[in-house]
Amino acid sequence: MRRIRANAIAILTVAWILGTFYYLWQDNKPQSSPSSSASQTRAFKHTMLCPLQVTQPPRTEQQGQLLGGFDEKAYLVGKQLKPGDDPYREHAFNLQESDRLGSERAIRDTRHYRCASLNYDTDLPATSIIITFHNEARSTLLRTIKSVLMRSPPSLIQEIILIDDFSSDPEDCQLLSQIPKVRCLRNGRREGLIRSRVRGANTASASILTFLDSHCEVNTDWLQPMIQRVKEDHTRVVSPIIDVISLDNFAYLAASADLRGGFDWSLHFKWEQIPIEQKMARSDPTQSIRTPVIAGGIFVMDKSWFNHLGQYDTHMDIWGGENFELSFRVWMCGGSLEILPCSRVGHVFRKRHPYDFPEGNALTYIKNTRRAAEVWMDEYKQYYYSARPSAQGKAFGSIADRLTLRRKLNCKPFRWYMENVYPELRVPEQEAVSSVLKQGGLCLETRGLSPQVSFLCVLQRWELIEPLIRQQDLCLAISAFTAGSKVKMEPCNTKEPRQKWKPKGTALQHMVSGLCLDSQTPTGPPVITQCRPQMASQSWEPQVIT
Ligand code: UD2
Ligand code: MN
Repeated sequence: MRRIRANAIAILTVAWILGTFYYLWQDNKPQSSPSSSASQTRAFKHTMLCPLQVTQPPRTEQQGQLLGGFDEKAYLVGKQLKPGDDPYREHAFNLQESDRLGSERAIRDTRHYRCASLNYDTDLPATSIIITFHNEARSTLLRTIKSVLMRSPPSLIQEIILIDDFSSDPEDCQLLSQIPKVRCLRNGRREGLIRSRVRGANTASASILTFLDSHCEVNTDWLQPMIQRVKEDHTRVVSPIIDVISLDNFAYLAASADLRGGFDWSLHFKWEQIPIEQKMARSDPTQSIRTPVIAGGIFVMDKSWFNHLGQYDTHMDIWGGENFELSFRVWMCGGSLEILPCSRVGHVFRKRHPYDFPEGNALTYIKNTRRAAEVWMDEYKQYYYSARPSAQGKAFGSIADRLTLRRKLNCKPFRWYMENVYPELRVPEQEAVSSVLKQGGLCLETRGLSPQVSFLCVLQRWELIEPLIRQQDLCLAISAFTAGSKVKMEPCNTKEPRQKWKPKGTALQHMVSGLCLDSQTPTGPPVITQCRPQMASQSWEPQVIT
């Protein structure tokens, strides 16, 4: 009896081992794509064994349907690297590697394994995909499109709108419109990505817009989580986690799921860790991540909400800054921004721009970010100017329309954004220089609340922290906005227009009235008068005392 039981257990064990081997062997069989390397296609269906899944390219018979009459080979061969050419020159990534990969490949499913078991509504609305490009490589552009067609439920893709931003070869775009659902619009002149995206959005027929760069590969189920969140609340603007496609060997690398978008005062975008309190509070790794700004290239937004909020600032040129402008606007005007960890899209991050900027790279970035700062950052724009002094005095065009839009939408002040959305962004500590304000042998002093100019110079210290001129908690203020009005001391308040001063040569100019601090007669209290900085009675030399 015991022997029979032992035999049965041995047979079952052998069968189980054989079964497992067969199962794994099935799963590791070569894929239809010749380009998929062994390491990339290695996968285990059994998520308990290993949560890493591989997103497969489609079967050959599906490919035919996906691409219609489009001749993929001819398209790719039509433009290839010539022997001896620098593979990085034209696109700032390794074109040889990109071309070698072909138009599709398997990539690792980089999501948290719990994402795979989430369910989405069966009646999600369809989206128009908008991809603008200027001289994109054919292989990266085609891979972007094919990955969308391969890895999205077909019912969710209304159309793919390509905006060819005046690339050298019109056929890069035109030929692609033979692919079902793909439309191609060509700009008659170089517009830059901002106006190009607006053009795309204006012709989009779906109620949801999805923006993509022209060198992406979308991953498994990338679209459903984003459309779901926007369907539930149309004021949400959502981004995927952006994985990294190596610009050297085109390896697809998982990005950290603990990052959000941030910036410094020069309006330089950066990825940063989610604040520790938020991280501790995250019990569910599939939950959305609130982000102060989005990287800019890959996001989903309700079309009516995009239009209601004023699309983009179309006076911004070529590249840069539009992601801050959109992010500030979305938060301050009643929406929200989030990153969805269950949506993953790979993107080739580059180290330099492969294209030219007709007005120069630096000037364009300054123009665009200045527009964002001037329209949205209120008094905080001073920190932008301190961090980017070269922006001062540079042309940025008229912002009247955008200011009107902000008023019309009744948007909250930037202070609200700082306090509620991005409290981690520290306001730079201004150095409080403590000095006496000398005028020849005299000094500006106070007795109680009355400033006066005194012969005695008892070394009363003033702190000049723009826009305030302060002594402890009291600040120099004008009593009225007209010439001849006396100055007085009152409790400091940065927002009080009567307390705002700035240096003008050696004079101190009141910012609102434009008048200057004047001792007039050495005995009476100082007043404000027409600025004549060369006059001795308007000259105040701060002398630092240590
Ligand atoms: C990031 C964004 C990008 C944009 C930019 C700030 C991601 C992944 N990318 O820079 O979408 O928000 O920050 O402006 O978040 N293009 C044109 N016309 C031009 C210049 C560029 O159509 O005159 C296209 C270009 O081909 C590409 C897209 O605009 O498809 C973005 O340009 P990029 O890839 O050089 O920007 P990137 O990824 O460095
Ligand atoms: Mn890009």
